[in-house]
Amino acid sequence: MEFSNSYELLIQLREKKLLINKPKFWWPNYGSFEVVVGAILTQNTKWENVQKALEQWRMENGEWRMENIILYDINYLAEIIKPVGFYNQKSKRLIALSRNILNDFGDFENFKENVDREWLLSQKGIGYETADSILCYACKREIMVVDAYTKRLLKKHGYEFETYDDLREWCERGIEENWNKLTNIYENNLNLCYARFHGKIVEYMKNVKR
Ligand code: 39A
Repeated sequence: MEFSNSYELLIQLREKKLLINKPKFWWPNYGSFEVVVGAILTQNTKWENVQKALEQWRMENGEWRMENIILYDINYLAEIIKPVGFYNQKSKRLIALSRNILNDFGDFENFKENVDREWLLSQKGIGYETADSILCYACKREIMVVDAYTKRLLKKHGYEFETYDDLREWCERGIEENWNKLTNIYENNLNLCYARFHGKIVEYMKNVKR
């Protein structure tokens, strides 16, 4: 692939048909609290392990709800999320985050509408990638998630960035500057475009050897 901005990269990834049979917004259960859980569980582990943990909870309790997480014993939650590793730390953080969302926002709908990046980054265990995953895939905001795959893909093609936000802004800039050519494809929904762009990068890079 050769590209001089993120728009050209997106167009080339689109030709590879990487998201066939994937959800429209790529992240399963887009817009739900389960995305918040998945964004924390996926730190330092493979997505397949996250899926196992998410499914186990759903089999035993139905959909993921903050109100249930804070009621259950921490050891029960830790046992369910065991496949993701660091399960004691991650269960503590999930319980604390659920409590803080309920205290500061009351319910998940209000959280989705009113949370900002600063609030998320002030929570224990939430860094830029996790915060932006929550904003893009749970809160439906116009923000592009970048991750180790994005960094590696761009480095391979001669682009290096000093900070997470430099990389994110490069990805967003090329899309915004060419939005007139993308708006019909993505239903005039920039969030949909960013969600699928990030998904395409992940699905592509999963099969590219280091
Ligand atoms: N690494 C990943 C993923 N791989 C993923 N999917 C596949 C669907 N999600 C949602 C997050 N991180």
